[in-house]
Amino acid sequence: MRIAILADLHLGYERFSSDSYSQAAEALEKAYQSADAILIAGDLFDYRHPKPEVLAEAINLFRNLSKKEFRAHVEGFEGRGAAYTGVPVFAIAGTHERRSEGAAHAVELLGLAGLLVDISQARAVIAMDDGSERIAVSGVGGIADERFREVLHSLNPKPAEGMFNVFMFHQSVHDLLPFDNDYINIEELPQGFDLYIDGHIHNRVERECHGKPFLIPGSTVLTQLKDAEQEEKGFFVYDTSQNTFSFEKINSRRLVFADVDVSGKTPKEVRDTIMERVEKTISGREDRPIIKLVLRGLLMDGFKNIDVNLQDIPARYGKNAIIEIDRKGMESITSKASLDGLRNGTLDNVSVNDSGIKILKGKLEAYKYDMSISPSLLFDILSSDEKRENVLKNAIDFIDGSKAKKPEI
Ligand SMILES: [Mn+2]
Repeated sequence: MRIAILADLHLGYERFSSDSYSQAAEALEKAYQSADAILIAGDLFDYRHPKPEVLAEAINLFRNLSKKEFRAHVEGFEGRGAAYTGVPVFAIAGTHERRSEGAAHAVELLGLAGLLVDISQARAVIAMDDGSERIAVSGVGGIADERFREVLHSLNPKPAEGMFNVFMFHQSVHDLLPFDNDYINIEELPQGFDLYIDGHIHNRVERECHGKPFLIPGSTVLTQLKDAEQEEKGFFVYDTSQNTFSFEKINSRRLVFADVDVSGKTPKEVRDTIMERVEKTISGREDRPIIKLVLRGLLMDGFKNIDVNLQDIPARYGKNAIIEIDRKGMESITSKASLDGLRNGTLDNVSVNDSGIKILKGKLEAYKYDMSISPSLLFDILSSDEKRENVLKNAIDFIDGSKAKKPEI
């Protein structure tokens, strides 16, 4: 069986929402063309509460996909929920869809509508229509990293006997992001599967787990605008009979990451350098790339960071490029000391959400909070979009409720 492996579609991602739709559509169409079944490792949506217009795009995408003639079908399902379609498109919730335990999430809605099969806490079997092969896919939806070991222990996913087994999840892994001991190590993942699939990390990764392939396809849309995202976007196709895989590219908006050294320059020279870089990048092409300019260095003595006016640059080139300017590394004599302090407090490569949880944990520890009452669930509650009074009430109810009874997974 040939299975297409996608992740992190981030439908509705605000900065590039039309890219998120068109690139997901292309990836799903190509996945259908090149595989018998499709697996999506979480973060189909960018938000926990996608707006109706985003849900509409998602429904259109997956309805179109579910009308196609696959050569395989869903044969069995065990776990939370049910399979409401026979179409072999499986997905799990990611960290972006994650909600409190028991509350319906957006991937589940697509599952309930019969547009895909939600295996966030389930194992399902896909069979070829001609009976030639069956494979089992065990899913564990995204959850706060500090709770993942506990959830793995409780769900205890096991391979099915006599067939090819896939384990699909959506977490940070310590081997790739060695910043936090809460992150799971690849070797701690359950044994006995033939293929391990992870989402969450937005660039492509090919590793091994218990001697078997461990694959992260990366996102189908640019989000973090980091250096590693300059590589091409796409998905894996894995052939279970040959145990081989390939990476299929999609057309993704070009990301150009440009370091601009401002050392010893005047504000005018910085401006000129930037405009020159932008013009060189867009000249002769009409693809409207994203250009991320990262300014570093110490300005000419006597000039301050604030003297460098670049506000009009994104609009000036708006027709030909999407420009982002990162000024954090630009220094002047007066601002250098405070900048160093700021920089020491920031963590590269950790998502804003993860950094937020870290900060909250630090504060809670200082107030002698009972750390067995999940700080990350508390963070989820505190970061909800509800009214301030409701948020505080929910948080207090959560803490009081947890004190009475340890939360179930
Ligand atoms: Mn993601």
